[in-house]
Amino acid sequence: MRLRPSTSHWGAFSAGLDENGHLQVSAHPEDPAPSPLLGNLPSALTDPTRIAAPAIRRGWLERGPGPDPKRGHEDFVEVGWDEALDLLSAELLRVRSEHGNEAIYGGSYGWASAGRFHHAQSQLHRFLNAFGGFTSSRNTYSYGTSAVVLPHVVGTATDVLRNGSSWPTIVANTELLVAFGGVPEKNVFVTPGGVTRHHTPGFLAQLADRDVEVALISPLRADLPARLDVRWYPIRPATDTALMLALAHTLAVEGLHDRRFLDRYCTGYDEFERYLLGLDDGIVKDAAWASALTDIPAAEIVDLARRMAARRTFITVTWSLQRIEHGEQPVWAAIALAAMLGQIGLPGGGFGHGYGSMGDTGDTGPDFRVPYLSQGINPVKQYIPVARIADMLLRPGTRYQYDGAERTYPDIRLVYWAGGNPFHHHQDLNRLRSAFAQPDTVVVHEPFWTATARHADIVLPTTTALEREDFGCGRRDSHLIAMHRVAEPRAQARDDHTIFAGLAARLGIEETFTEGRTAREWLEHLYGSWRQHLAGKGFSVPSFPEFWEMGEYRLPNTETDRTLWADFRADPVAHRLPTPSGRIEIVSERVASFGYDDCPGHPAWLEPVEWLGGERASRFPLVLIANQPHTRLHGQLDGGAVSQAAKVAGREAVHLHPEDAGPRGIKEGDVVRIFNDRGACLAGAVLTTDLRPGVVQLPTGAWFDPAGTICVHGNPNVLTADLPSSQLSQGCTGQHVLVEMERFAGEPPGIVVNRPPAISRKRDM
Ligand SMILES: Nc1nc2c(c(=O)[nH]1)N[C@H]1C(S)=C(S)[C@@H](COP(=O)(O)OP(=O)(O)OC[C@H]3O[C@@H](n4cnc5c(=O)[nH]c(N)nc54)[C@H](O)[C@@H]3O)O[C@H]1N2
Ligand SMILES: Nc1nc2c(c(=O)[nH]1)N[C@H]1C(S)=C(S)[C@@H](COP(=O)(O)OP(=O)(O)OC[C@H]3O[C@@H](n4cnc5c(=O)[nH]c(N)nc54)[C@H](O)[C@@H]3O)O[C@H]1N2
Ligand SMILES: [Mo]
Repeated sequence: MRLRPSTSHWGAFSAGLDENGHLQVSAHPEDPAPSPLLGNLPSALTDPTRIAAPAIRRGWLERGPGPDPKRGHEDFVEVGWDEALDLLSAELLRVRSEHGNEAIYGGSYGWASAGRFHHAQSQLHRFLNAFGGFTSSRNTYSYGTSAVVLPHVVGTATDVLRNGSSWPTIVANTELLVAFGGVPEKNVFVTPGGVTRHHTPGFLAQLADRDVEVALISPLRADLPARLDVRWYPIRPATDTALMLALAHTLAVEGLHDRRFLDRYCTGYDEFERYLLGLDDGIVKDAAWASALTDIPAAEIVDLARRMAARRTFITVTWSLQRIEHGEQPVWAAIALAAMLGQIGLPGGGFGHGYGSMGDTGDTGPDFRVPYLSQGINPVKQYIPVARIADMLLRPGTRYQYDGAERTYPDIRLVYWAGGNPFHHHQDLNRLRSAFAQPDTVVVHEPFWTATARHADIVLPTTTALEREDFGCGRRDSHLIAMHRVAEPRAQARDDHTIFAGLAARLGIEETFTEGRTAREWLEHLYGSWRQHLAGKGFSVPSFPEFWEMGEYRLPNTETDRTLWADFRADPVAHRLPTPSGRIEIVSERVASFGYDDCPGHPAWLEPVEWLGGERASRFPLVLIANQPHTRLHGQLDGGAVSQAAKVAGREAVHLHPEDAGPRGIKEGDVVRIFNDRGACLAGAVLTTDLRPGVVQLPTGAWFDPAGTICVHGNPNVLTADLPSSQLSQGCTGQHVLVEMERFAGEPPGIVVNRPPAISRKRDM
């Protein structure tokens, strides 16, 4: 058996087919901590849900394009590639001539796979740009709220994410790590584009060796490894801002704040202090106040504030904290708190965002831009904040606010998705189903019959990364990996690139799209220009044939201890921040000028709807945390061995506290029904005392398997609210939702999403 090199968002590996045709996978030999998710790969080629041939929804084929509530409820008809591409190119031309390019939504959010040439979204955007453009999307489901608020406070999200203390610096210097959301080890195996050497698990182990004090602030103990001796503050979800304000209040009233730092590097501290002291609203944000909200004893809050002031303290906030209503506030409040401690720019001090959210945060690997495919220029200027997809489809022409501007939703007639799964990532999936009934046509490229593919009109089967040639490399990755073809394409699957080239030929834009190159020639071309670029910087990089033969290229090290924050600390005038004042804006005049009641001009405690203190909690008394799964990446390879092994009674496992299970008569292993007024899902119960009572945890990613308004498989997004974080950022708020839960009596309905939908092989019209 010959093992060939490849990589994935969760790690580099080599793979080959054994004599029985089974895929064998072996982690990269230099990976100190290979991801358990590699175990999902072996069944990827032959999973029963692989899409075999182009398929068209029967109603669309018979009645033509148009809004249709039957989308997602009808069978499919397999057609040949030529017929599928002819129909699709004609429909693209119709939509363009009748409604203009703006009527095509090509935002197509999603992670696709690791290879950088066959990156599905880049291919789609390049194709649609050649066709005259499309309505696009801004920001992410990952940190869409931070991406909008951070430029007002400190600079771009990229500045913040790439410039915190590195893990080695933290391990060497930090005395107290205050981790809001913890540093969940399950998440750090993942970096978009690939990762060859997983360093963060090793750094987490070093925290223990070096006796760094760790404060874990999270409803879940699992957010830091069990082997770490942490002080666990099992906070009530969505109340971190209150805790941060009380910590800040303690610093202020005890004179533990760094006045010199605040004066020299920040704006607005005095106004913020008035707010902490309650001088205008009459509410003193002290530890007693926060204790009632957070359920952390006041004495512990005061004690933590004093310890933070007395030690080199690093405050981290996971991205999950901003994936809720008013998600701006905990991020902004953490920065204000770190500014009061005055340690921003000192090694191992200050704040960070996304440590434990992504593998590259805090990593010190090489910092290179890897080869990528140019997407061209989009002549259409219309876009939406990415999480407003359902609003846009349901309410064309409606005005909304975004980052200080009024915008209008376009009227979308054609939705085109390649490399993402909105029926995984979006909230309130029953609402999304109504939204997907609105356009004339929905097109999806997918290797698998995901729920999104099942809600399309034209479904085009694509290869997986294992069935084509590419190269992959994540941010801070140590290697560029040659991704060799390990197996022939499944059934009739084609590469996204080949599909778009076929459409481009029909639309007269082939030359613009392909520039006359085959896929292999593109790889050589992109690699070649990248190699030249590096040569200009004095690096000697092997030729393409050498790289391909070796299977990888170890990138030169660019490690440096200089960060934007250290420079800023050294000279805040020469290294002014890209904010209006050039300083850290504890108060932002600009945000204040927008006049948003859901995002005022400084960090503030604002009550969300989906939390245990509100009115809704009397009907739905449990808060469900829908975090990232430890058994897969999002919904990818849910049929894989690692993902399947963790299912309970064939469904996604929901973790709950015995104190919540007992009164509901729920026992370990029971099928439970989790519900609220938006929908319901079934899941398998797992009892644990490692989360706070009143909190249940059901990760994202079980493939949506609807029977009416209930998902029989355990997808939490049937329950979550399609509510924006605020008018400022319009970010997604999928992390928390209020629910009730009961034991499911009787025989639970079977899972059907693990088989293809109904497909007719012949056209019998
Ligand atoms: N409730 C709740 N919801 C959430 C979150 C949460 O915390 N709570 N988290 C959010 C976050 S942070 C994110 S990033 C999103 C993730 O949401 P997505 O990125 O949409 O999820 P994936 O499952 O990674 O979807 C990628 C899809 O691309 C397909 N694919 C892989 N390779 C190829 C290819 O070469 N070509 C094509 N055409 N397709 C390919 C895969 O089969 C898969 O179906 O989910 C968000 N949703
Ligand atoms: N294995 C795996 N790793 C992944 C992914 C995956 O799908 N699988 N997805 C990747 C992607 S796209 C992204 S964007 C990142 C996401 O990174 P994050 O958004 O940081 O990850 P989550 O796991 O959703 O949340 C982290 C933890 O925050 C805690 N938390 C939730 N609510 C609260 C709260 O109100 N207060 C406090 N203090 N803590 C809270 C939860 O206990 C949760 O485990 O992960 C990446 N890593
Ligand atoms: Mo994400």
